[in-house]
Amino acid sequence: MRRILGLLALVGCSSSPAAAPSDDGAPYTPPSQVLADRSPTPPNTRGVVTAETVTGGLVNPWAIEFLPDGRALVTERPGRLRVLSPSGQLSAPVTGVPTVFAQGQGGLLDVAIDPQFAQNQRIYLSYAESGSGGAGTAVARARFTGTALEDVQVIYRQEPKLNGGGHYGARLVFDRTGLLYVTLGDRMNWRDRAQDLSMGQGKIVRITTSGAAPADNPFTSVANAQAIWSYGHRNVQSAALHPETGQLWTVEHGARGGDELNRPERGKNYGWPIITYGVDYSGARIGEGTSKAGLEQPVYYWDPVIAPSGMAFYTANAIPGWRGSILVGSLSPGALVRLELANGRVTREVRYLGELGERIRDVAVGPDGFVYVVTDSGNGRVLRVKPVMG
Ligand SMILES: [Ca+2]
Repeated sequence: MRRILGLLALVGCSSSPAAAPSDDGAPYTPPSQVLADRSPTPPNTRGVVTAETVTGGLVNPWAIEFLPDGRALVTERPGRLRVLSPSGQLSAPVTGVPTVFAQGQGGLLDVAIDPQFAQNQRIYLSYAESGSGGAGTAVARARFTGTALEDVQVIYRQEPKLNGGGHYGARLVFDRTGLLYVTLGDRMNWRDRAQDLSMGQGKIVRITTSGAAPADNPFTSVANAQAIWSYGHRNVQSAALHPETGQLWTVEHGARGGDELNRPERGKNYGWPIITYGVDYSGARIGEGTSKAGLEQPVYYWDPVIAPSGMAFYTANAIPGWRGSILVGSLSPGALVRLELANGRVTREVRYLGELGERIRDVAVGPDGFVYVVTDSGNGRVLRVKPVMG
């Protein structure tokens, strides 16, 4: 009986509140909130693009980022950083990479290139770092000589460190003013901390290149929260800046049925784990439902999930029809997901490369306008995605 009541409560929660008369007899209109659109789960599309191997032999590559001279930096989760030449030659591991905690989902994760790289040769690495209490996400900056990292400094640490091997977040994105967004996962076993501003889990932070909190961050008067930009996130592993608006867009891993596309705004609460479209892997309900006053809705959600990874806006010309789209890697079922946008909403989703059966971990647009993805496996590759010439 308890089970039946629980099911009824779930059904009641997911339907819209019925209109009820108010005291003066006028129809009651509940406060309106535009709910998220759900992915239609389109099938894999073949014959539009092909993927050619640029290089293989990478162990769990996590990120690819292009340097201004056309070379690319590629991270491997066990703790290596490599340089990929335009002709596809992979360098020996760059020396000087910080020691990483390469267990579970941890290790060397994202890489970002300073907007002033031509002048300062600086790069930024995010990684799982072990220490007192367990592990957490950290960000280091360094000067890249071409073969080595020098002047390595840790500029940010997710605090406190916690046990468990999952949900580091760790995507790095520069905004137009040179501030750095860092996504911080909820560390999997610690979901309630996403709502606690004094804890570093389940947040997006916005910092200067030396790790300080800029004065216009939303919580500068709250202890331990000065760096926070937005909160209530589960595990944001996709992030990119909109090329026209300069706004941050992200995709986060939800629980079962709860992956979300968000546009995180200053100081706002994105709901995890109070509201979510997902349920626990056991089928158990999480939190209070799918919407609540004061908590932000995603723009769009996936049920079933795509297990999102890296992300890029497509602004080049080499693939006609893709301009303005968001590209997101899917680890499972494994795809390059393309989202068309209009007026801040998703108007169409198309999926490619499903026929490869690969986990796609990061997406970048190369200087040639083609799309580069890395595949997550013990024999990971960099693939160049080109349109099929008809
Ligand atoms: Ca959310």
